[in-house]
Amino acid sequence: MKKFLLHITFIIISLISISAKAQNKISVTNLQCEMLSNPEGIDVVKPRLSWQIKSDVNDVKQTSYQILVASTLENLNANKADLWDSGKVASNESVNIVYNGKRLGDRQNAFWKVIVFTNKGEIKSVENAHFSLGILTYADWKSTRWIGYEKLSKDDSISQYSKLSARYLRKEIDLKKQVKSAKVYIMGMGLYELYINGNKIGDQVLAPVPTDYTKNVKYNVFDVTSQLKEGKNMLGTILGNGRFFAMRQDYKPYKIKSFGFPKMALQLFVEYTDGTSEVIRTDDTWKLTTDGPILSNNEYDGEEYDARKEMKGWNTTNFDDKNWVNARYVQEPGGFYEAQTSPNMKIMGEVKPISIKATPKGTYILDMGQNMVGWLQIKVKGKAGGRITMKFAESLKVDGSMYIENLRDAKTTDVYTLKGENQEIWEPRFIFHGFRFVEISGLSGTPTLADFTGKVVYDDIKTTGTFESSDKTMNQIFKNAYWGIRGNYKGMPIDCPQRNERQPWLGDRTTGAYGESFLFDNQTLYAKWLDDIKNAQTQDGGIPDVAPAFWRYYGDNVTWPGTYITVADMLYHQFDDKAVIEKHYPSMKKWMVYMEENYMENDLIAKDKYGDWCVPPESLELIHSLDPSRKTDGELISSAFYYYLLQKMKTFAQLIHADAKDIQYYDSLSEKIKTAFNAKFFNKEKNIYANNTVTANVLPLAFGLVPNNLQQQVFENMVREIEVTHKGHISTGVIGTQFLMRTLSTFGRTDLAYQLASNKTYPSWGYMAANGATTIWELWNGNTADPKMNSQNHVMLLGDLMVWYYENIAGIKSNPETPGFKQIIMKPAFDTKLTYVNASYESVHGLIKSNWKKVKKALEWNISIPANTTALVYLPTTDSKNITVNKTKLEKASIAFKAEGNQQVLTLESGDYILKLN
Ligand code: RAM
Repeated sequence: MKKFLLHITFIIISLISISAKAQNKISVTNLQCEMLSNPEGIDVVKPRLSWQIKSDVNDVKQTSYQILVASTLENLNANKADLWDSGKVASNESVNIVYNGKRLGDRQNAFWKVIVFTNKGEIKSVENAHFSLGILTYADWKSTRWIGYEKLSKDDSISQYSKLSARYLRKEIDLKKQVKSAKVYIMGMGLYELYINGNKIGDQVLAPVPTDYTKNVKYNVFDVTSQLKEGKNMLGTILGNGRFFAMRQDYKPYKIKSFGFPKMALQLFVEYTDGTSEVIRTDDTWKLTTDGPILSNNEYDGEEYDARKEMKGWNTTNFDDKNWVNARYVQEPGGFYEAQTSPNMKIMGEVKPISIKATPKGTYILDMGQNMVGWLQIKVKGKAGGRITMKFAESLKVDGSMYIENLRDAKTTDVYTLKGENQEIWEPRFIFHGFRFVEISGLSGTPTLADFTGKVVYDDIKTTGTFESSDKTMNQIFKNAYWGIRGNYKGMPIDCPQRNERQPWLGDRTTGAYGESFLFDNQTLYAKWLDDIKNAQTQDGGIPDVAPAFWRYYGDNVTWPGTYITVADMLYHQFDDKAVIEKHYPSMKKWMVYMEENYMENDLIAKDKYGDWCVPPESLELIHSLDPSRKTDGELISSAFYYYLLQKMKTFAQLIHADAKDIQYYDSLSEKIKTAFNAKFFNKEKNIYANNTVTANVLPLAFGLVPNNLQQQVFENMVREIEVTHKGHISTGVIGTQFLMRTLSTFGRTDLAYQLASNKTYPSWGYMAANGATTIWELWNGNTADPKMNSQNHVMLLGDLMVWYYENIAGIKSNPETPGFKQIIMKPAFDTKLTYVNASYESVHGLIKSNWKKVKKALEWNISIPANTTALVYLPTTDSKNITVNKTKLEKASIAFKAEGNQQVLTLESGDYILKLN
């Protein structure tokens, strides 16, 4: 279920509330179909429907629901559910209810609403939600032809720095009658912009989302009824390279996948008011030029634009295209055509620069004050032909010049050639940069800050989490994480946005995706990514480290490919998305079996490629440590990780009622691995694993590999490593950090985890912030390390930090038994130096809030629990008499509670509460 849909068909449900008190409001809201960013076209024939119940009274539970789906709005309004009437279903489920009505056809429209029955009465949604299906079969694209132009123009090149001018296409259409409705379905590879009569269609940028175009090609759908008129209309598109005409083509051809020249296919379905219809398709009557103002657009190197070459009115009927050629028929990309159900990118915000300084070279350096991802809009004037060059970088060197060494050979340079008008405003279209600083040359006159605006570009998804505490360092880290995560969402999660890489590396998100899901509604993004991973799987079962496999890294590693399984697990746990498990289970199992058959020896897997990637090294200049005592045995990592994945596979198998043999297989393999693992790596004398790195111990502890009676000893030894050997600092890399914070909390040392989270000295997240980071670095020593691999905007070292912020500090966690926060576990650790935390999370059921503060010796805790959910709330006291709820003594309030260890556990129904503990 998804929320972005609501931006388009947001349903504000007026409320009909039948409840005890007249002023009480209960409403059904957020009606959503499937996981849509665009309700105009999905190719799921059994979409899932979700809704939320909002209420300002406590204790609201859904007892049953009735869904009505109709083929027209009129029918729905008359309660004629001609597609599906679910009948009254006794159920408290409100998320991902699978449509079970008449078979939905190609481009079918559906309108729906829901009647919800609660313990407080019946509630109806009185406004209606809408969705429509896409083009369901390949055959329905009929004679739609792919068109393009597969030649280099005179300034183009295929080289290490490939250059290709954008393709402009136009087609005049004559609509003979009055238009009743019209929808356009477009596949524009790599990136497209679509115009009708001079107006851009949609507010997306850098669309569509990237895929391996030989496997699947995404189409976008737009309702363009209001853009078309009777008579002559002009369709126009611009095609950019994106990942299609891939960069660095002749550079590492064995490694970098390329797909050819940009191309497009489009269908426009028009229905007239007289009941007739017409379809307009791409063919070779479309006109094309490569001689427009976008001279080059290359994601790594930047965009070059010559404003003197602008073709005024090219996308309107008033234009002479005699110099244009006819578009050529070209080969289709090869992949299946699919509706895009994950969001496109959009300009999600703006950043105003904080300073501009002249340099001795005569250039200017602009400081955005924030390492951001997107581009720069400029307002300039000057003589026609004057060239303004913008070079982008993340930081400055000590001498004040641009630090560009870490970009490797990415040129990250935009060039704008002036046309000589009074004021010219420009921003690029088909590229993005990761930057805080811009060096600008070629300006005439003295620039002011008002001439520049940073455009923040990432996937159009909602921010779902807030977090603020009494610890400034933790707050700054949260802010850095927020900027880092969103900047690296590019229709897929990429590792970094600035250097010549920007790849969707799996291992960077293994646990990260879970933490991110508290901050951003990343469900459809990650569901799409699982498809990318599935599509990248080899026939025999192998999964690469990068997917889509733009870089072809098929290394048969365990840790990076294992993300396929952990991300599916995250989607189920956080969003109650069981469908992803059902869909991907066979390929996940295939990979597990493949790894076992090919790489398991003596019940362990020795193959490991990256180790505990990026541990803090022994010298501040190094990228990777050379010191064996800091590194963790690859066989230990692979085998432990494989064991961990087996546990997840077992849960999946149970969930989807897979063959019982599967469960036996996972169980017996787990047993064997556990025995072999402990035999090989466990040191019984010392109660430590292998060479006693924190990672070597934290993995077996987190995964349940340690013999039960020895867990505490192993844990204490690990704590000694952190406190004594590493003086209360982090010593883990990408692997260990994914489990460290939660494991410390599980074993009762949240205070130590808090120390790691609030440290400002090296190595720590706070050290990054204290040294100027406004995002998260790739390396703990990012300010001093070799620039060869040193991005300043990478999220992988966050590990499980964000999960820990929410689950262990704020106390917002989904009960694993009831995915999607149907029951919330609110169990913050209060025994740290933190004096207050204010956090919120917009779950699929609604907004959860946890605001706690220590007042002298007392604790005050305000919480909100969404309607139709419950919470288990833990208070640290052995005596229930110390607790009041909404000013009433707990024992007098009608609230179920029980003692558990030295805590009281309250079961709270939905609503708002003020808890006090004296
Ligand atoms: C580098 C990047 C990436 C990481 C791989 C293994 O290219 O840092 O994030 O996953 O290495």
